[in-house]
Amino acid sequence: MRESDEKVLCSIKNLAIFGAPPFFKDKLHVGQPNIGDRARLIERLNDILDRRWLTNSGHYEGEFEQRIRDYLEVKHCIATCNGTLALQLAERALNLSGEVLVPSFTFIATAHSLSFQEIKPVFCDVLPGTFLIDPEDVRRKITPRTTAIMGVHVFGRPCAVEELQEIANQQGLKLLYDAAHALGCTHKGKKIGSFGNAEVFSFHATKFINSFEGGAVTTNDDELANRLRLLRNFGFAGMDHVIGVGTNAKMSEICAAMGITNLEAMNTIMAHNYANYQRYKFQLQNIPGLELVTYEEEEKRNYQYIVVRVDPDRFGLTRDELFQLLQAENALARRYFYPGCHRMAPYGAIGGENDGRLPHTEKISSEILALPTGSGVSLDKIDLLCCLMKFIHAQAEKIRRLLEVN
Ligand code: T4K
Repeated sequence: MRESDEKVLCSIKNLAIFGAPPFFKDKLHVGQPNIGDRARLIERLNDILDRRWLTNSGHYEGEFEQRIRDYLEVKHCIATCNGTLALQLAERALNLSGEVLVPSFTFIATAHSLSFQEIKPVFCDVLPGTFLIDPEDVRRKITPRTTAIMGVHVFGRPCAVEELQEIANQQGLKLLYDAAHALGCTHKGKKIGSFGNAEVFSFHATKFINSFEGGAVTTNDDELANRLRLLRNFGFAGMDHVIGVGTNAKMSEICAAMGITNLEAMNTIMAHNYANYQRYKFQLQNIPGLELVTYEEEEKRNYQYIVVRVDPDRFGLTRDELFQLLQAENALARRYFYPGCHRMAPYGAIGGENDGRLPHTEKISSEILALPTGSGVSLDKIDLLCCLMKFIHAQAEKIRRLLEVN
């Protein structure tokens, strides 16, 4: 630690929340984009400009899809302009209607993708140990209007895919997965990407692999893949030949080129994420009340999200108090996915009638914090952040009193 850092950590008056300058001069992000080989990207951009082919089933879109197919060992990949549109296309191609069972503990896009198409998301609780949709709650919430289950592989940990498939088979339901967090992750050694009827990825800037903005649907179902391709491109089955409703959800060439460049850097990004995870794991051992959410070492994980559970009794402050303190210090931790979709408009509100309905979701979303990581966050920044959190823990009592006065 630098002398200046030590000085900051000698008095709580030096904390930014009480008016001092932030501990970190440059902001530390949860989702700062990973950027592969710039020279290769620029070469590809020049090639795109030379070809004068910018979108609409271009060379790079095709290559991106091929690489995803090969990597995931899945028959079809339909690349899109973002993950939300990919979800919408998949829901439409699967003819979903009525009600779809989804976890509330997810990014709002999962629920909105359904509502946007007049399908009602019915929120299920999650299992407290994994934060993933609870198959028992799924069973309880099936009604005659239910057409599908949509599991979300939150933070890259796979849902209970066998159990969900069994429910879907028994009840004649479609099974879709929001795999926005799960590229590069496995379940029993098999890569996420070919479970259920289809899986949906996001390649948003903040994701493990980004294409600036982007998404994809992957499936082994030939007919579904055809419908997805039609839906992605206005329903065109050939030149001047429209055979149904469609939208514009195509991936542009510049996005595909970025995606390919980042796919080439995947191992390096994964190694960086893993090193960050290990460093947090080591440092957090010394901070009572901050429990790292661990990933199973026997499976492949992308380690994109580093998440801790804050136990207020042991840490001395609540998750929200720690969150505010860190934000002020430019350590931009995030409360993913607080307060749960069921307590966000239009589905509900905090303090509204849905409060208490999904106890595990509400407890988890009030306790967890995603910490800054990614290739923009170095190991020494993690050491500093952990020193800061250790100091906050040691001074928790005094900090709380001062927060009450301020
Ligand atoms: N399903 C799930 C489970 C998802 O998590 C998501 C997206 C989707 C579906 C939908 O996929 P997309 O349609 O987005 O492809 C961010 C992302 O925008 C969103 O893609 C992601 N999930 C979600 C978990 O995180 P916000 O509202 O938290 O973004 P924002 O702007 O606050 O950025 C997060 C952090 O990253 C900040 O600290 C700023 C930093 N950042 C962000 C961008 C865009 C950068 O440093 N550079 C950047 O370029 O949603």
